[in-house]
Formats: sequence, C-alpha cells, structure tokens
Amino acid sequence: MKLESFIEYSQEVLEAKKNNRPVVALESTIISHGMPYPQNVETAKTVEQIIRENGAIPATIAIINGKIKIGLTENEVEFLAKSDEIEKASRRDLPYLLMKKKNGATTVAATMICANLANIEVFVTGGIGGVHREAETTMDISADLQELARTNVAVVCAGAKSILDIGLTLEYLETHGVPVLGYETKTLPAFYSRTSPFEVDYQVDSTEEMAQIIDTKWGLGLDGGVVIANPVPKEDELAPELMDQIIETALIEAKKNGITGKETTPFLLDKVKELTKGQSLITNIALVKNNAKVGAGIAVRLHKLKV
Ligand code: PSU
Ligand code: MN
Repeated sequence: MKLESFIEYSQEVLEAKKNNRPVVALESTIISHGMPYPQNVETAKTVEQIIRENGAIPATIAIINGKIKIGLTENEVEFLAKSDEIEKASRRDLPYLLMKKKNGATTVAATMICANLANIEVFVTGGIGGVHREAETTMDISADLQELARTNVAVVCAGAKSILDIGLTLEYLETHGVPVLGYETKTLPAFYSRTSPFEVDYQVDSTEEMAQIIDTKWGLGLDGGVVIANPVPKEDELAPELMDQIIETALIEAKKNGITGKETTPFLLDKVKELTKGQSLITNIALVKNNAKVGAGIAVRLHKLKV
C-alpha cells in the first residue's frame, strides 16, 4: 500500500502546502474524549481561528472512515464532537482503525505520527500524556512519551497535569533526550496551574528562539520531539493546592471504579471537571487557546528559517 492512499488533506491545508505556508497540527482526542459537547466543538473552531489570526494554517487531525485526515471540515469536527463511537487512537491503534475503515480521535502520539507523515513540524495541544502515578507497579506510561522520543514534531502544551507523576515524566523525557522548554517560565506549568515544584530544562522567552532551538535539534540529526510548556494565563489559573486535593479524589475514584488503560486519562479529566464544578473545563479551554497563539508564532518563525 502506498502511503498517499492512507492520507487525505483538507482544501485549506492543500492550499497551504501549495503556497508554502506554515501549518500547525491539532489533535482530536481532546475533542472526542477530552471535553464535553458543545464546548469541544466551539474550542476546536476557535483554536483553528486563533492559528489563522497568528499567521499559520490549522490542520486538525483525525481518522475518519479509515483515512488519516489532515485538516477537517466543520461537519467532521461536529461528528467527532458528538458521536460516542469514536475510538481513542494512539500509535498502536492506527493499523486496525485504517484497515477496518473506522473513526478515531488521535492522541498526542498518533497526531505526532500523522503530522510527521504530512511534514507538519509544530503541533498545539492542551496537555501531553506522561508517566502515571504508581507507574512503578501499573506500568502506565503514555505512548505520547515514546513518540516524543522518536518523532520530529514540536509539541506546545501547558505542561503536565498532576494526575501524572510529573517528576517521573520529566525523568523519562530526559532519558530520551527530549528538550522541555518553558515559554517565559522556568518552572514547569502543571496544566491547570502556572507552576509545579519542577523546573523546565530551559526558559526561552521568544517564539523566534524556540524555532531556532527546534531547527538546531533536527539540523543536528537529533530525532524526536521538543516539548514547549506554556503556562495557562494568570486569570484562568486554578490554585495548585485546590487542584492537588481534587486530583487526589479523582485518583481514588478511578481506583474504586477499576479504571485502567486508555480509559484512565478521560476518566480523570471528567472527574476533575465534576469536582471543580466545571471550572477545570474553562481553564482547559483558556490554556489551549493560549497555546495556539504561541504555537502559531513558533510555526511562522520555524517556516521563515527554511526559506
Ligand atoms: N490531557 C488533557 N486532555 C486530553 C489528553 C491529555 O488534558 O485530552 C489526551 C491527549 O490526547 C493525550 C492523551 O495524548 O489524552 C493521553 O492518553 P493516555 O494517557 O491514555 O496516553
Ligand atoms: Mn495509559
């Protein structure tokens, strides 16, 4: 099978490619499994718009009817947002879903793979997966980390959530040579909060320099991704102490309900939303929008380095 037979581009992305414009990838698990309807559709559309306003072209990625879609129509976004028959698609799921002509919402790992196939170098999301708490016995380590270790896509996120073991997540990334860069911050943000007890590898204060570091990494032949951690805006932040408590409760609930595997992250996100009375969703939306701005800036600058 030829690679091209698996991939379909939206009109907008095709034109961007033809006119040599910078493109930013967006994931779809956040739409199907990360946020409720209708906030998921609204956020997906707004984020695309922010990317356009900041000089790049958005390419939301998903598996629809067995095809890797690079760029989605409004109807496709709506479908992913509403249907409860969308698989959560990570690296291991791609062959089956494509062969069976299924629908899948791509995780960070799968979106990186698809972006890379489409020559897209910058990808904006909310939060990456990581090493889960108690991974020393459960072995629950997100495939996102493996992907960051091997696939050349820069991922803009709001740091790592404390549903994860943030310290172990950073150790994993260090072992695999994945730079963790803080955008205007020297502490690693914890998704809902601007800070965590951990430091990033380097603080970088401009999208220009971010682009130069990414370009240098790949120029050296150092394969793998880069994590750009961008803190949630101050006005949308949730207090770290409050979130720690809530996350503890959510983790206990997950254990009680016997939640494991791919269900874990969506379950925890939903519980956190319930326990914060929807506040976490507002924060989640705000941070993704903020990441879109920074990600588009990096894509534009990275693109300039190549022409
Ligand atoms: N974190 C969020 N929202 C999300 C996810 C993570 O705040 O929607 C999704 C991403 O798609 C990420 C995936 O790639 O969860 C990780 O899942 P797992 O831990 O099962 O690898
Ligand atoms: Mn997992």
